[in-house]
Amino acid sequence: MADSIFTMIINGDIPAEKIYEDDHCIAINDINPQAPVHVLVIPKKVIEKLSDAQGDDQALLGHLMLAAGNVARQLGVAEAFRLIINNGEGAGMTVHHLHLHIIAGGTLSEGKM
Ligand code: DGP
Repeated sequence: MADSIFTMIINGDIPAEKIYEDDHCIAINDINPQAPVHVLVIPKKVIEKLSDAQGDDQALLGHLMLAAGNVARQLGVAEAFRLIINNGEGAGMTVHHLHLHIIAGGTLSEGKM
């Protein structure tokens, strides 16, 4: 299978500012932001979608959640953000490499995002 755009970003083959990186994931600003803060947390391990994750991915999935919280703190939005995972094309998934959307910075409570 060809590398996803996210694998190319992780490998440095396509430029993108990594606003967070550790051994297991990166975070980048979404190229097409849907909110004032729209960040993607992407595991370095290629898992096509959440429903493909296996039992041995349990620690990684937990790690991604913790990383999302760290990134939200780093960006000053830890008190109000949404985490979204699109699973499958029918759910709007366009890049077939698991990723978490951190959405914040607007009027979340009014349901405008
Ligand atoms: P999804 O629809 O859940 O598969 O979200 C994929 C997101 O990835 C979408 O919001 C746009 C973003 N995206 C696609 N290509 C690139 C890219 O090359 N760079 C960055 N920063 N984001 C990208």
